[in-house]
Amino acid sequence: MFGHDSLELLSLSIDGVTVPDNGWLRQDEVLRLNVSLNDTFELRCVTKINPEANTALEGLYLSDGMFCTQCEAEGFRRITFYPDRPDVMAVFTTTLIANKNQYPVLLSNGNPVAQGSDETSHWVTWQDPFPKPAYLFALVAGDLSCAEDTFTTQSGRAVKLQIYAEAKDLDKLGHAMESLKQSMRWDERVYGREYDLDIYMIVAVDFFNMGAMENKGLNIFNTSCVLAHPRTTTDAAFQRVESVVAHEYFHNWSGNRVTCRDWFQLSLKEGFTVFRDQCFSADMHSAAVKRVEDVTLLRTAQFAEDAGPMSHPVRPASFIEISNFYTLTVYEKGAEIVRMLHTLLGEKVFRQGTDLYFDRHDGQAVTTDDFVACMEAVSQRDLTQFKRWYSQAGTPRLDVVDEYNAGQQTYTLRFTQSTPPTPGQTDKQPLHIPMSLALFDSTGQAIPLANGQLSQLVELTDEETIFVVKGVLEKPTPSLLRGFSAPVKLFYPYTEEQLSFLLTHETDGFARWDAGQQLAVRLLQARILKGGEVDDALPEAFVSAWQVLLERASDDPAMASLLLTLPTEAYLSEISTVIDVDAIFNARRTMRRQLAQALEAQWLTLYNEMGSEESYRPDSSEMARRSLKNTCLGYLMALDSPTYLALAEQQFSESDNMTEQFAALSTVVYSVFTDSAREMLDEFLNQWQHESLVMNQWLALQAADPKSGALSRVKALLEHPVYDSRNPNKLRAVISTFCNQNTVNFHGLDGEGYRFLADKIIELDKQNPQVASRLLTPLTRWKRYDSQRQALMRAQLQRIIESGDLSGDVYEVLSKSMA
Ligand code: HT7
Ligand code: ZN
Repeated sequence: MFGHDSLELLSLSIDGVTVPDNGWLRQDEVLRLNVSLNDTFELRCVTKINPEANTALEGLYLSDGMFCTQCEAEGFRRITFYPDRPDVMAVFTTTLIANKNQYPVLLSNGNPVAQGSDETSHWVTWQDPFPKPAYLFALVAGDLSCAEDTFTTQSGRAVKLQIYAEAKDLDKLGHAMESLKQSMRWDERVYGREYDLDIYMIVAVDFFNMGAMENKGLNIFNTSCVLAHPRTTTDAAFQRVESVVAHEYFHNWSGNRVTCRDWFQLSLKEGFTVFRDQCFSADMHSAAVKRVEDVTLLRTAQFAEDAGPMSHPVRPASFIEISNFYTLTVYEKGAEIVRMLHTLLGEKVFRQGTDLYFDRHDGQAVTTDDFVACMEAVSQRDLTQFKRWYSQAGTPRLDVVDEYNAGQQTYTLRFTQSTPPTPGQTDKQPLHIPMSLALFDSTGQAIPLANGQLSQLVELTDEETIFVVKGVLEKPTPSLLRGFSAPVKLFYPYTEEQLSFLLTHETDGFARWDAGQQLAVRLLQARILKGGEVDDALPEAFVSAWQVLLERASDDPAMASLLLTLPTEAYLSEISTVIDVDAIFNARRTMRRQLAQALEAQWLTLYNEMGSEESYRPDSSEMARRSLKNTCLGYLMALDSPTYLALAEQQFSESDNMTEQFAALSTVVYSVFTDSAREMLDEFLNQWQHESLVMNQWLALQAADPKSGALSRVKALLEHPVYDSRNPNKLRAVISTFCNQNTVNFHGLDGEGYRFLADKIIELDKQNPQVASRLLTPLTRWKRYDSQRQALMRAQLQRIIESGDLSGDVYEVLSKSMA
């Protein structure tokens, strides 16, 4: 049985007989019994733990005076001795006993089956009829208020829905409740999955290492992923609440009813559930916008992870600390694998596959191979090669060249795939890549292909694939990897004219957006090579393409806002051979200013056109309008003009919602108007100092401010009364934001940014190893920078190694990044 060394064993008995002291042995995390045992027996153990001292936030701990648990992945062993593995499934009955004034609410998994009280204390027994692994166990004890609703399932059962939070936050639970009901309806409609207990509870806690946790019937959420109110919450945060609520709800089937055999299979539940929540959000809002957002995350952060020292397959082959493997690779690339299966099999057959999977494996702990076997069974396809996506790390590269033969009217595409070596994996095999493509003629019409359709899915399985289209009357413009049909890096020598053409004529939202991005990337990369701050005029064709985008923006404001946003610093860094942080920052800033200057009148017209509605609504069309309005304000503020400062100040003080207020504040904070920025930041602090989540935004905004002197401002923030070094949300708001987003300051050549992070890691590792290990990421990417920065970063990594007794979490990341 596993038991963390923080456990104190008070007594141990088997079938009512006390086990003597020489009948058991504790070795590291394991409790071994040295007594002879029958095939079945009852083991009782009494352990003592100290939740107040639990700063790691794993197991049972205190969050703002409320007891709560986090057992995934290996937290249950910090509560009691147990065979704490996901394939050991049991029915749990839990009795909570507590002082009734201090802890009036006592919750656990399943249904409440008995309760009682005396003068000072009370107790509740919960029974969960579904066998589950210990990582899905949860309990909560605290003084909480609750929003309540009912959902009637498709078979007519009434399910009680409860969302618990501190009383002061009761007015912020409506959006999560609506999102929960939408998710329940969606899972019935799209996957035929119905909820199975009589009650579904969510509890909001402020101290939480990640976003949320899908414990059976009792989800525990970071407050940042559940609380939402127009006055205090931005549209982006509203959408995050909706998608995290959906994600955790969908786990009830993909993760809880069918769980993982071992932690190597983590993506079985996470990749599949991310795919499900992505499709849900796409259905709730704009599918094209959602795809762009998901691909952006993948192509920047996951591709960077895949190219770094922690690169690992979606199904890792080994690990020291499983908490380090809750990664973008397991989650986001894992979701792309499921999406590719969906693409290859088609919606109907894919659904047959998931039906078979849930049916065949209900109540079992299984593997990614079992998942794919269900897809093979329903499609009659051999997916052996496809499964390499699970076992092979690294981002595949796809090189494409084409040739048009006018005499024979044939158009030939030659695809060559390769995957770079990654740590521990030098030889890579060809993957099964679904390539969705279309060909456009010079009038902008898609050419019918051999399948009679305007687009085709070509399956690339060999190192080289040749695809020939006959009867093509003129050299077409190819649109490749439409919808980002596979998680690969595509290289095709597009001309700028072809990219502009696709930006105008493509009907696939993702491909159209990507053409616009690649066009901007070309110009930015040329400027980055010259050091970034280049005054050359922007090419006329580029400016007029943006002018057209601006003129048509109100047709689809959400997509327009994305089309009118330059590639991020993170993306430009990811595609750089050597990351030049200053050149990237300056190139982007200069180009933004030039676009603002060249199209000033249009930005202002569109800003006014996107003016506000009577009162705030958090629906898709209103979110899109606000997004575009704020994009326009950002460009106008790039002009450093007092006229637009006044506009931002007006938006800041007059808006009735956080999206507009915070966007206005951000543009001023990042502008040259430092006095106004200080005044607005103070006013904002005064207005919202009692709203912890708003204060996280206030902290993060300042931590990301690229102006010089950022490190001392960041250090001052760490001393501010709204900061709390024990709370992961605050740590992320200040330290993670500074190190990941404020690139020019974090990577300053004095090396002080690196020293700062190393100091914080050394300090934090003793308190919360999971969070410490995640914060370490930017230092581990040292190989991507110039030699001077490499030396500075390595020196700090070495300093952390030499600082002494490190957790397994931090040690694993450090040792892999120094190898
Ligand atoms: N399945 C949940 C994972 C999680 C977690 C893992 C390690 C440490 C803390 C954690 N909190 C939640 C979240 C999810 O993917 O739904
Ligand atoms: Zn999940």
